[in-house]
Amino acid sequence: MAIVNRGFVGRRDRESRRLPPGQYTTLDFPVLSAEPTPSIPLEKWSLAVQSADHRAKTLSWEEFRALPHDDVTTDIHCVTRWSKFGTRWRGVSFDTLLSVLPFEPAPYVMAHCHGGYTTNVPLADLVGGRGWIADTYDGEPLAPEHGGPARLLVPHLYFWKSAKWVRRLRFMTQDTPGFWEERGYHMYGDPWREQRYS
Ligand SMILES: Nc1nc2c(c(=O)[nH]1)N[C@H]1C(S)=C(S)[C@@H](COP(=O)(O)O)O[C@H]1N2
Ligand SMILES: [Mo]
Repeated sequence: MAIVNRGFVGRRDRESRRLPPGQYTTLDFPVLSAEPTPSIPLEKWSLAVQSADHRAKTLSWEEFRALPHDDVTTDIHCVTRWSKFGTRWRGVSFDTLLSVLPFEPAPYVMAHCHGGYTTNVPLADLVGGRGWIADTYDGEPLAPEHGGPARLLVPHLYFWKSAKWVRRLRFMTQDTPGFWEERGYHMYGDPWREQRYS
């Protein structure tokens, strides 16, 4: 029987296991926006969370900033095939957000953005420390072109699910396609299963 030394794992091998199929790594931070970057003054910013039965909780920027924040270091994967390793964010987790809602959530969430972009994510993928509303990148306020003042961060799904300039989160009882999902992108978007298109 051949003796195979599995103790040594080279850098390329480690990286390829960290890289979902069909992706390449970049050190840049590309900007991908379907719409022009909106300019949102913080005093006008708010985040509305809507229940499936049309109740709403709205947070001002100050209220949002006062919620406990987490530090998150994670890899991100865009469906156009770039991945970026070790990105550093800070934001409010969905677990924290749900804890301040005066109503029950529903199984699906539609994120609505300034400029009209939307995307759908199952609630199960946002809770349990897997989804955030991020307002900080690399120790600095999130830049406008990357979704500032605040964006979704759902790094285990393709990055189109991480909606920039989020303004409203709407709970839904049924999964409904958002902007790219209506145009043929996958409803779920798992990069490890290459769920790029439906
Ligand atoms: N509002 C909004 N959010 C968006 C997009 C967009 O066009 N509009 N593009 C998505 C896509 S396809 C990707 S890859 C990421 C890109 O984020 P970045 O520009 O910060 O790299 O944002 C996602 N969120
Ligand atoms: Mo993307």
